[in-house]
Amino acid sequence: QSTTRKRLLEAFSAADGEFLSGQALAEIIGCSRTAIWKHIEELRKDGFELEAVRRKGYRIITTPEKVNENEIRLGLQTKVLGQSIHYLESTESTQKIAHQLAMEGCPEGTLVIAEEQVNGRGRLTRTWYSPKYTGIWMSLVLRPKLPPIMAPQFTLIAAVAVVQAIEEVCGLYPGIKWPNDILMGGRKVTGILTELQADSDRINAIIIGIGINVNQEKEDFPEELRHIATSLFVEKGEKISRAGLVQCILLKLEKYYQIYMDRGFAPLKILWESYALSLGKNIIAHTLTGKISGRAVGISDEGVLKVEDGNGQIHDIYSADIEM
Ligand code: BT5
Repeated sequence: QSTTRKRLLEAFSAADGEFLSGQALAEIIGCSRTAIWKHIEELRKDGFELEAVRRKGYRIITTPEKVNENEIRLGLQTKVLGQSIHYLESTESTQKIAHQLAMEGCPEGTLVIAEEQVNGRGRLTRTWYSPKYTGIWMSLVLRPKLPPIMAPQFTLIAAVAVVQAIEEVCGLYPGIKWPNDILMGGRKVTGILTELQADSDRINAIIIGIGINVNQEKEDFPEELRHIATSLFVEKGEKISRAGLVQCILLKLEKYYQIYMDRGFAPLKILWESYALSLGKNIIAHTLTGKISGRAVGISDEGVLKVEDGNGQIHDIYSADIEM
């Protein structure tokens, strides 16, 4: 955060809800009125609600809701997930922090959450756009006693938990595109990134990264994402409490994680399929080694996508980008 912005916020906070003129602000902070105006616009983008009245100036009406430890802890009903919270105003990537904590032996359920990521990551070498205060950018550390081959199932379990939480908190009904996208109206509202720390036969930690576009407006997305991304606010037309949604996701995920450890993937597979968008459809799977076209016929008990090509041959897809 720039020092001008910090001083601007300090000035507003000292004014305690009273108006401050652009001129007064410029003098307090020692910059031009144009600079003040630019910073006010930036604050608006970040979720501050500011009132501007002619001849009086500006005042802050509401500050953005934070996703700090207090906000998430208050009302959190889980036993394990989110019992340890690492909150950051800004970070490179919550995945990176969670990996470090996991290496250092942090407890299962540790949550890393940030207001902003400046180097958010997608799969492979892709980036994840994570602007300040408007989304949920979080990573969870789980330590299931399982072989590494089971790890991809956690992406699917997390997707089910997120879809159900969005239904419950927002009254919206998204679908899942295998393996890691949650879509609304064909646009991506959530991406999931599951990473692993493991020996050849044993998982030490699974890091589940979840990125959800929550309160962004349509114009907030950069040009290249405008046609492929959406936010819960855009779909619902109402701002949504990020902390409330995080709490609901943690609760659902804890429940499904327990079911999975007790009874295996079968019960979750049924749930996952009920939200799946691509099953039964003709798709093209772009894998690292080439592309396979055919009909998505289902997922296996391991979470592998089954695609039937024109010759009736079934292909197992372990990881790919799906074109529908
Ligand atoms: C994903 O990758 O969808 C996984 C995204 C995981 C993000 C979370 S946020 C918390 C944690 N910390 C991190 O650093 N990451 C995780 P993939 O399927 O590879 O999709 C990436 C592609 O989605 C990009 O190449 C863009 O086309 C698009 N994209 C980027 N940012 C987006 C956004 N905010 N909303 C929708 N689409 C986006």
